[in-house]
Amino acid sequence: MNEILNRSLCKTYANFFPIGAAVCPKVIKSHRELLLKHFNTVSCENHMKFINIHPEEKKWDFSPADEIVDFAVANRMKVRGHTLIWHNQVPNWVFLDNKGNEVNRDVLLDRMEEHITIMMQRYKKQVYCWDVVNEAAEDKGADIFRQSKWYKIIGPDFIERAFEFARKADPDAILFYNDYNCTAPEKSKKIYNIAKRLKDHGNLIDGIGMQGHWNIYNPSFDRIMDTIDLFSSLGLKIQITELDMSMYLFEDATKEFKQPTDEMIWLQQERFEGIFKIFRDYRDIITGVTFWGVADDYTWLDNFPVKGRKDWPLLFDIQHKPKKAFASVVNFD
Ligand code: HXH
Repeated sequence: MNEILNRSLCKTYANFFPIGAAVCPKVIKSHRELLLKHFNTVSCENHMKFINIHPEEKKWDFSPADEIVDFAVANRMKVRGHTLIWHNQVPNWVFLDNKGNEVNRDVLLDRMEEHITIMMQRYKKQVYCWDVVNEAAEDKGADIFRQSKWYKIIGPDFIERAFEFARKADPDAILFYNDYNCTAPEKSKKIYNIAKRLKDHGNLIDGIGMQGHWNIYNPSFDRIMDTIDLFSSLGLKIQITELDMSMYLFEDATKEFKQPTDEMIWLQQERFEGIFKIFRDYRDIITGVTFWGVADDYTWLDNFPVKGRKDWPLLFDIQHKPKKAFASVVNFD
């Protein structure tokens, strides 16, 4: 057992796909040892998002993202770019003129192009793939598209335009559409259609990012496999871009647990074991698996969907020790 717990996650998976973690400048210091031992790719959890890196029209704040990219390069890790065009964490100025009125389609397209081009050209040598558009599909009902500012001002072709700008800015970058709840049947069809359009119109997309914000109860292994089958039928690669395994059902707002129960720990181990078996089986299609965090002491799920509630969704515990789930992920033949 000790030998198993001493293994390196990314070395164990070297013949399958890179293993990543979302980080911020603080985490590359506080979790340095785990990052160097177990991960060979990183994403910026927040610091490449529009609101942080481009908070005002003529103001860019590259330094936190640069710090992460420099860390990755110094340690021979890959970098995933997250994310260029998203409805969330985007500053208001993007959609407003200097009188405070909403801009028109042409102005917004110019701003989109400028943002994508500057980002991708700056990190051309270091960032090998990008989440060009994040979360554009509507969750509920028949509408395909989320009613975002991008959608309302530019129209449904905003996704295509974003991918065109991205292709032009860095023809070598691998371009992803990224979304959550991908395994919900109604939503998977919408995402399929969005990706199919991009594929059919000039081969603008290379892959689909399935975020993988899952929990110890769902989605089922079958739904995960069906979704990978559906997306890959377009000839696209798949990455699991934001994996974590919450101890709570999404609807469950309980705050009663100060630590995970034995049953939670057991279910989490079983689920991690099962999904990594699937990922290995799909090694020809899956080109990366990234966790949305490193260890249970720091996770966005401590504040989502319930603010201030502890969660334990990762493979390393709050003391940075490998959990039972870690053993079942690295121990296979
Ligand atoms: C991801 N969104 C983002 O891609 C990532 O950048 C961020 O750091 C964390 C998670 C997941 C997400 C999607 C929708 C959402 C919340 C999180 O909003 C909901 C609100 C109510 C109900 C369901 C989703």
